[in-house]
Amino acid sequence: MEKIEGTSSTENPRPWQSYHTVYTNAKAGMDGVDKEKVQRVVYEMSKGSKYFDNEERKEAFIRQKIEHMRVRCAKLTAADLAHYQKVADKRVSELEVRRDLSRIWLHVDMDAFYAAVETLSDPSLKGKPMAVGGMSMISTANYEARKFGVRAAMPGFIACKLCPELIFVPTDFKKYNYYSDLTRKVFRNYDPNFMAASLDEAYLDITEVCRERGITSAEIAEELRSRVYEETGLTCSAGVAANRLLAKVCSDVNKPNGQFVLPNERMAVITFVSSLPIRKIGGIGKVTEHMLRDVLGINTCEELLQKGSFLCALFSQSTAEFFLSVGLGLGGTETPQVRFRKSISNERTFSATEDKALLYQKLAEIAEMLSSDMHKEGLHGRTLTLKLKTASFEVRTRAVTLQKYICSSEDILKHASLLLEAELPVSLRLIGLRVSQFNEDKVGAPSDPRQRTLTNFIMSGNASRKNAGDQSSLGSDISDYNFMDDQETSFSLGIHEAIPDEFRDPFENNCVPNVDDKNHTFSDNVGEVEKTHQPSSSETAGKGNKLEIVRHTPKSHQNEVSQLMETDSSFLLQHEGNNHDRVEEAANIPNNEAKSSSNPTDQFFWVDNYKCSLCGTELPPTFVEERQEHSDFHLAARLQEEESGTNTRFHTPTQRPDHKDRTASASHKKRKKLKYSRKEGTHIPIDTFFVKSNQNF
Ligand code: TTP
Ligand code: MG
Repeated sequence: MEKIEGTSSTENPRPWQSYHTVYTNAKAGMDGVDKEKVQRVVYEMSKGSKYFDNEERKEAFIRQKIEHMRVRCAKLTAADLAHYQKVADKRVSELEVRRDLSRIWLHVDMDAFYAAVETLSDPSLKGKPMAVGGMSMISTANYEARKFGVRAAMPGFIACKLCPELIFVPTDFKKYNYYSDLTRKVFRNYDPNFMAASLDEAYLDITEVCRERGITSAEIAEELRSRVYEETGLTCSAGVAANRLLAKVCSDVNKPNGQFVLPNERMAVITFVSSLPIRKIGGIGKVTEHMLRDVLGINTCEELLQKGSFLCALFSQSTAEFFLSVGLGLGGTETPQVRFRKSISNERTFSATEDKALLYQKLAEIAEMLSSDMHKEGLHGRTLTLKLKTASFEVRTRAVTLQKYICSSEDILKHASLLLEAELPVSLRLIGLRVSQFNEDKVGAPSDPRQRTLTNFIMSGNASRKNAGDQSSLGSDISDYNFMDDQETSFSLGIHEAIPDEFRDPFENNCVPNVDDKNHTFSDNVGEVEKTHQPSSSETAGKGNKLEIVRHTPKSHQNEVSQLMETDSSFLLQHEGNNHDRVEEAANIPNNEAKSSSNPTDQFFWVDNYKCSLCGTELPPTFVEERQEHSDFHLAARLQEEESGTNTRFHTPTQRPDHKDRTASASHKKRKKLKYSRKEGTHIPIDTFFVKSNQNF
């Protein structure tokens, strides 16, 4: 949110005009939207709520940063600037030398993916405004709904207000996975090493296929898109450019069902980026955008080059270098090296239960999924680890190493059941299974982590894409995901590997600052090749289990990041603690050892850097702003809770919008019901956080 300088909502008769949240950010298909109307609705529906208060705190923080930067800027003398101009010129020449125009990258992104899949299953939805998700959160909206300003990550009740005819369809992650697999089969024909960035998008190096077949990149893009359509009945859009950063921007140019090719020529690239708004670049979020715009008047990529001296004067070398490279239209061109996985796992979160039959049923489902994943990769392993999280959030792991290598669901279930049996009776909220110690001989094609799971994506370093990925927030069971330490995979998609964390938006990625944690880093941003060994409580207990967390934060930036975070104590949660520890806990599965979380209220982090530990919403790190909004919801809930004395925490998202949600008239009733529901197993409806301060519930 930003406000017009010097005005307040009481002085300003249209305060929503300066109210910008992720919901008012345009996605593809929203060009003709009445932005002011959207702003007004969002403003009116959130004003007076804890959410709104928090937005104001965030705004205050941004303003403080901007002010600080302005002061530093004003102190720069002409001599300083002359010096920094030389520095900038040198950097630009060095970067220019590294420009690589030899590769052709194609970025493909499915159109309104979840919504399109749902429309395939139910053609009666065709042409009608619809959204996938529920009253709490929308995963995506079709292009008809976008005309009303309805978009991904928006609470459904706001969407209803914008578009009363909106039809809601619950998420069905299995379906999206199925269609995603079909698309990937097509991608493989053009680049066997393609890089899946999320369920609905991928990067393909089409240099070879263009050369071998003697056809243009535009022809390849056309052909690929029609083959995706033939295979799936779904449309997609493509962008072609000399590097991944540009290819991604290009795929949005003619969305939906279109493509855009940027020639591999320096002048074409320079011209293309010159007028490109900096916000179009993955990794430049709201805070960065405002900072650059309000302090230096930078709006376009070209202006990054023009203001190079200021950038070099005010920011660290790597940050300035990143900005300059964006100005030059540079991006990743190499295919990162692949390392092979060491384990494979699957786990599932659900409402706490001690019903034995139910627990065995969950176990059987997980065994089935795990076995199917293992079959796909031709994996056979002989160490089976059972991970449990009890109702009181104690994490236990039990492992067995077998004589023979297994991969069938029957074998997995048989041994897992024995492990589980030894723990009963127990009330559980999570069960996970992991198989490791693979039989190398039986590993068929080397498992390519680039194309496997969402975890691969999460670990792939493409952590700064603003609008990509997968989320399945509503469901009686939260969808499955892999333990974080599944693989030794670590590579970067090269889009943002250069983005310094110092300059990551401080509100991104659930990075709620903690003044108590002086060494806090963005541990959430996994993906850079750096690996750090974090001593865990289990290790200090002498068990020697090695935990490696792949982190994005380059060491050189950590102090700067800490500094940035420490300044923002205004909206921190006392209970937040250190993300490292929690990611570590989620990631680590020490063998034969129970590990407990000492404070059951201390649970807010992204499990596997992917799923909200509080409510189970799946939101990959690429959904930077959506994630920020999400953590804000929890913050607001906490504040609300503290004020009203209610307990909203730790409800898992089991609430699916039922059929009634399909009609706008029923939705209001439903909303009310959700708002006051506190029974275990009900997810926290996001509208709860929009409860006005003066309302008691
Ligand atoms: P996107 O590719 O960003 O969006 P989209 O495919 O729905 O629409 P388009 O590409 O045509 O603009 O995201 C892909 C899927 O990821 C989307 O269908 C649903 C999911 N998603 C979420 O779950 N939450 C989000 O906040 C966003 C942006 C997407
Ligand atoms: Mg898409």
